[in-house]
Formats: sequence, C-alpha cells, structure tokens
Amino acid sequence: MAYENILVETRGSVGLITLNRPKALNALCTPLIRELGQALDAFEADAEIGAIVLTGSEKAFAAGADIKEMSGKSYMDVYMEDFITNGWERITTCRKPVIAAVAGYALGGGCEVAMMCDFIIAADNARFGQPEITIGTMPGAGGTQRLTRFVGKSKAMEMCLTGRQMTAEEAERAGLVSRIVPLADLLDDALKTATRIASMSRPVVMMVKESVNRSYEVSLKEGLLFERRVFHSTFATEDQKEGMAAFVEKRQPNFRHR
Ligand code: CO8
Repeated sequence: MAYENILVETRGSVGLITLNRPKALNALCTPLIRELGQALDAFEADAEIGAIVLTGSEKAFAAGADIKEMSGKSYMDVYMEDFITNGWERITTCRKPVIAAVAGYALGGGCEVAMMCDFIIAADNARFGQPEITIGTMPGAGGTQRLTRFVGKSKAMEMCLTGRQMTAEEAERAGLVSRIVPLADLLDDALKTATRIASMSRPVVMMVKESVNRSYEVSLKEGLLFERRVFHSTFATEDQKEGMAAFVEKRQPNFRHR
C-alpha cells in the first residue's frame, strides 16, 4: 500500500505508523486521517502484529487538524461530511493496543489523536494543548471530553478556554501521559514497550484493553462485574494455562495467542 502522508513499517511484532507531513507539522488533513485508518485496518488484520506505535517527528506529533483545509468550509460542508469524525475514531475502535509516542507539538486534533490512543509516552520536549479557541473554534474530536477525564475540569477548562500549552512535566503530573523519556530515546522506548505488550497473550491483551476502557463508560459496580466476567474468561485460553504452568515450572511462558 502506498501512503503519501504517513510512513508505515513493522518492527518485529509491532506496527509503526509515523505521521509524515513535515512541512505542515503533521497537520491532520483528511487524506492523512484516511491513510491512518487504512494502516490501522491492515495492522489489525495482521496476526503477526501485537501492538501499534503512532508517532510523528521530533518537532511535532501533530499541530492539529489542517487549518488551511478547514478554513474554507461552511457549516453545511462540515455537517454533511461529518467532518472529520469518520476516520479519526478508527483509532478508538482498534482492538490491539495503540501507543502514542509524542515529541514536540501535540495541539488541537494532534492532542485529541494522542488521547484516542491507549496511552501516551512523551518526549521531554512534548507540548500538549487545545488552541482551537485562538482560531475561533473549539475542540471537535474529544478535547473537551477526553482531556477533562485525564486532567480534571480545572486544567481542561483553562487549557480549552485559553489555548495554553502544557509541558511534558505538567502533562505527566496531571496524568495525561504515562511517562516522559529523553527525546533521543522516545521511539526506542515506545517500540520496546510495544514489543513487551506484543509478547503477552494477544487475546488477554485485548481483554485488558476492553476492561480498562469500560471504566470510562459504566458505573464502578458494572465495571467490576465486567472485569470479573472477562477475568473468568481468561481461564478459557491456552495462554492462561501456559502462563501459570510456566510460573510454577520457573520458566518463561510460550504464549501461542489463543
Ligand atoms: N494546519 C495547517 N498548517 C499548519 C498547522 C495546522 N494546524 N500547523 C502548522 N501548520 C503549517 C504552517 O502554516 C506552516 O506552513 P507554511 O510554512 O506553509 O507557512 C508550517 O506548518 C510551519 O508552521 P509555523 O511556521 O507556524 O511553525 P512555528 O514553529 O512557528 O509554530 C506552531 C508552530 C505553534 C505549532 C504553529 O504552527 C501553530 O500555532 N499551529 C496551529 C496550531 C493550532 O491552532 N492547532 C489547532 C488546529 S484546529 C484543530 O485541530 C481542530 C480539531 C477539531 C477536529 C474535529 C474533527 C471532527
């Protein structure tokens, strides 16, 4: 598959997608989002792939939706196209884990795309923000919703109302990112993390992801019930038998992803 706005490669059992519009700081134009969806579809369908890393450049993960593309659109255009949710949300329907490796700017739609991933590893130069208000609009792909769940109302409200950017340190303190690493180590670290996840039982990895995501959608009681049922179902996998046998026999497990 030939892509124009992203680079797609595999590193062992990890699928790596690099946003690649350097002249526009990886602004998320419609063709890029379409290609991202196609690349995710291909990795989802590939049984050799156990986890996916989404990254950008050292200067920008993505500086937002493409303002030049948006600037001429009317209300009817964006409403009728359902601009541009049909595409972006593919990230959130991925069953395999998607790690965002963020360096530089993750602004507007860029911050929203990072938050759609399962977790964010940030380089020390990362900057997160929802600056849409400064161009007369507002977040439209989860900025007011997901950011609030990550960092709480006060910080989310301030960021969305002022466009202030968060440094990597502030983002880690606030719980937006899981870890900060030196810029030079970002990709290696994200790939190593993804490789570790891909070495686990694939069905169990999917069950964990499903269960953690449930906590955002349902009450604690319902979430705990869901977790218990899914926990029980891990006992139907060969990998649970193998994992526990390996522990008892003091050896490494050989998961067969079933
Ligand atoms: N869209 C289009 N082009 C962009 C964007 C963007 N978001 N960001 C940067 N670029 C382009 C610039 O126009 C410039 O191009 P050119 O060389 O042709 O003039 C090139 O990238 C380099 O940018 P700068 O010269 O501005 O670089 P600086 O290092 O001086 O500044 C900044 C970097 C601070 C990141 C600056 O580029 C900036 O402020 N960018 C815009 C950030 C922004 O406002 N993002 C939010 C966009 S709106 C949005 O994301 C809404 C999402 C809603 C989604 C709804 C879906 C349903």
